[in-house]
Amino acid sequence: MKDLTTKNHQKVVLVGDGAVGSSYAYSMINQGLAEEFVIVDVIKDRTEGDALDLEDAQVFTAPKKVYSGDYSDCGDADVVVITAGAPQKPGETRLDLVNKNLKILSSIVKPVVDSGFDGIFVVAANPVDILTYATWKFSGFPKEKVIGSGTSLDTSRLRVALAKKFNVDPRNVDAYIMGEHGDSEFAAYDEATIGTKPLKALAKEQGITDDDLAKIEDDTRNKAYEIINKKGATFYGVATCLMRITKAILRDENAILPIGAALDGEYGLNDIFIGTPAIINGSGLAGVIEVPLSDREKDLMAKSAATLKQVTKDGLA
Ligand code: 6V0
Repeated sequence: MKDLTTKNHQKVVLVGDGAVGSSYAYSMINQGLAEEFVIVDVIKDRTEGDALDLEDAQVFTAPKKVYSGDYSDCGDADVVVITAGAPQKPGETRLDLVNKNLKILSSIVKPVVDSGFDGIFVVAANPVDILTYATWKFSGFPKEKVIGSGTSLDTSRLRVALAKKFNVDPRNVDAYIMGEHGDSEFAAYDEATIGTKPLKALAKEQGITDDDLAKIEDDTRNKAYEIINKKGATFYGVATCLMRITKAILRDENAILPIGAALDGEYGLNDIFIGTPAIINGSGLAGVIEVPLSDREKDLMAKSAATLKQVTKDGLA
């Protein structure tokens, strides 16, 4: 295992230089993270153009080596982030998309592993929980070294919406969206707090009803559709979540973040990657924080997991 705490040269490879990937690259450069940042995509002109464009930011950020590369560059990388994937086409089923993106994913993971890569995979391409699981299977890596973006974006959306409703800073909202990154996800309100106070008690004091909270949960679930309707895709939010996960790895933070984690008996689940709070450090997944869910939420988690397992089974069959 690499000791990231003493390493003074960190390297990240991004695979998939589309809307999400290029926004992630921009976020990483702005945060001054990683001394070496490599961009890989099937469209070489795009990666070369982006590398040239991003290097101009070096005058105002920490100097970085940013370049267009290929899979051989992964050999000594600390993190490989996968945002490559085909978008869903009209008339295409979810399973069609799964099959298409699994093919793309296997064409990426194999050469990354063949390069000698021994770092952490971070996966964001959709359907992210299934592609994270497949990255683990295709790579043969220990499950701690494969992290999905899971419900990180959904949790950000929930916190932003709750912050507006309760009129507080979103960074002080400790609430999580859990389960699948998708329609079966849910807000774990029963354990959520704002400034250490149970969210539900605070809601009562402020006249915020269960219906109001249910609407926030629903709007969170549907926010992607709203953004896609207005501008065609969502990318800044997820790109920033990916930057945050990468930072927790590179800085060996032991940060508790909502991610897509491999479960090992937590919530009564195994052999699955699903959205939950977890501890992230230089070794990847350092532990899952098993939220003490209420019975209603346990049920929602089990249903969400069952949905994911079915699609994983059909997709990887
Ligand atoms: P995009 O803008 O179409 O970019 C995809 C990129 O992948 C393109 O540049 C392609 O050239 C590239 N690509 C395709 N095949 C390969 C391959 N075999 N090897 C290398 N590169 C390849 O899509 P966008 O950036 O908007 O989305 C990327 C993925 O992120 C999609 O699967 C989205 O569904 C997913 N998102 C995940 C989110 C999350 O919360 N996890 C949120 C938003 C989008």
